Amino acid sequence: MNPDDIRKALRFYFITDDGVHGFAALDQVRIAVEAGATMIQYRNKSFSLEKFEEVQAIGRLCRHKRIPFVVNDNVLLARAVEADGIHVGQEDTLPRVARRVMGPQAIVGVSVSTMAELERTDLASCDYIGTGPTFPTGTKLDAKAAHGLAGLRDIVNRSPVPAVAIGGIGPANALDCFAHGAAGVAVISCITRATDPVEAAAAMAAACGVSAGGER
Ligand code: TZP
Ligand code: MG
Repeated sequence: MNPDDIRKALRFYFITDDGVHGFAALDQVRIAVEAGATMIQYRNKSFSLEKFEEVQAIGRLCRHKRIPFVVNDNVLLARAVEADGIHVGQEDTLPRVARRVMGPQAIVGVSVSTMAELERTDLASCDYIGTGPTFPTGTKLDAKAAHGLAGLRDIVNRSPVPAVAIGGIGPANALDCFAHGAAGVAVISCITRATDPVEAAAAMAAACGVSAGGER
């Protein structure tokens, strides 16, 4: 995907939460997309094939809304549901391998927490990096220490590809992330664990300057 389109897509990036009992990923995505989310990632650390149809349905919804849809970690699942791309971590499939399996047009994203990781990552195979945690997060238990807004800026400045900030982000601090160079913000719990997820998603969309009809 070309860098301008990627930057736009990263603006309000919603990632599904596999840890909220009774709140299905498809329902989470419906809420995010209705509010104006610009990209969706399916992330499920305990994925099993009984979820396959749900992932397909998320893919269909995103296609209908013309929003890029990527799958976390699982390249074969991404291919099977014909997702637009894949997001890999430092310990997952190598970006080069992900690129080869997904194809030249696919979106390949990689997580980068530190400058050392940035330096050893094959960024030529990637369209974007997800960098964080920007702020402390309770959602990813094995996350590295938060690098803060200064750390975000350092990584953005050194990255040849656009960066989406992640970790502890919500409507109140999204603007700070943009001001420190992030092309977008990736969020989970500020929507999925809000008392009112619909209201929270709308607040995120407003903070990101997007609406359900696209950018304002
Ligand atoms: N990677 C770094 S922090 C994080 C991931 C997947 C979790 C972000 O979740 P939240 O709830 O938006 O802090
Ligand atoms: Mg991973």
